[in-house]
Amino acid sequence: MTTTYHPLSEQEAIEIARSLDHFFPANAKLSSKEIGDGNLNLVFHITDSESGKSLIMKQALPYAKVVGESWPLSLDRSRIESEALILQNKLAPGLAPIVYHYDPELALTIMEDLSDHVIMRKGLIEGTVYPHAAEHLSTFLAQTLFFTSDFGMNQQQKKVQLGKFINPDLCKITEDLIFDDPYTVSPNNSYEAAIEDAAEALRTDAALHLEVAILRDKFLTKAEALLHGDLHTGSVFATPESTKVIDPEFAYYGPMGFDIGAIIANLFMNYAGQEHWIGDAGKRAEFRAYLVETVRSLWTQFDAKFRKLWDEHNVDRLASSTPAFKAFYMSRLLQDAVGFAGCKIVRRIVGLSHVADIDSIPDAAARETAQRMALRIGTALIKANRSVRSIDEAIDIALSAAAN
Ligand code: SR1
Ligand code: MG
Repeated sequence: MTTTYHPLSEQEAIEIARSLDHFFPANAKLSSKEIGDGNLNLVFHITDSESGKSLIMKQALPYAKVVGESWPLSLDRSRIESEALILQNKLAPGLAPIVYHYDPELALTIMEDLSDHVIMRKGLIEGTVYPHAAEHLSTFLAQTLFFTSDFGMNQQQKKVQLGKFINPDLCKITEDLIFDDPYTVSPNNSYEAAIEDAAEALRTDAALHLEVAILRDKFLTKAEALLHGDLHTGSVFATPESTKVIDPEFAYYGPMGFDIGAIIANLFMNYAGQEHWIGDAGKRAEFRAYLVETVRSLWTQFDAKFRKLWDEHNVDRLASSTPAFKAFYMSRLLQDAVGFAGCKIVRRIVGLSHVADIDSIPDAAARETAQRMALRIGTALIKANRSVRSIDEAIDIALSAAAN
């Protein structure tokens, strides 16, 4: 079906689904529901009540849905997302949804329905433990980051690939919302009056600004690998057995630590959000211990897997024959991840887009405690990033900040 771009209705989504070769049987009884609850896109869930088969259609809108038409966004992000999904599924099989079809005209990606999974953020808020998440996410990170970098692929082809993932509009969202707005008075910012003093402190802390400027510079210039670009727990579909990374529309060539830091940040934000357990310190402590061990395990497993890929598949002769460079690289990568994790926490407390882990705490005092705790963790990680030597040290810094 070819047509000019326009936002689809639920009925049009059904017609497109019907036109897909052999996906649904001829007698399919299709229904369609727009279920997009994110900031940017339309998402249609198409189901056949006869066969039980289903799929997802994700259509980019030419503006940021969360703000409106005053914030235009390129539809090319839809191509970037579909190409990133296909590549990620090739490099980390089974850890990203399968793409069935991409329609460039409609900026529409048709993909595997994962509604037997739950968005990991929602699951964590409900207290679900994901025993395999660290294993799966560390594999996803190691495979996708290594094999799109100058260590894991032909270095001339990498430059060509980098050109296909130039993503200026989505990068600008990150550059503004994560690396600028929280540290100034911006109309994009949003936070509760109760934490005005903490927000003001972010705007006047010169030592913090230096670290954020260094991290921002890395985001702007360091084309290490093809990133997912927005790897928070809302971009992960999970069950206790299975993990799928979705929504790579922010994909671009950037610093590897940004993706690793994103997951760490969101685990620590859920940690702060455990303040919702008013009067049950035992439950709070138990889930927090699980979250901390997930952070530790994520980095430890990533580190081991990335080093193994370096040893066995490195295409860069000098890098592969210089063990001290591997040690230097991994140590700097941890530092970047720690710094980016801090930036990602801070923006979710005072910036445009928040997280339900903290915002959904009904008790105002508990919510404020969680917000302040998250800001302390975030700023401590940012300030320590260039001196951190191990994941244990980074965790100790986060936990000390949380407790103070
Ligand atoms: C205007 S988009 C706001 C945020 O939503 C996305 O998930 C990204 O995190 C972005 O920063
Ligand atoms: Mg998203």
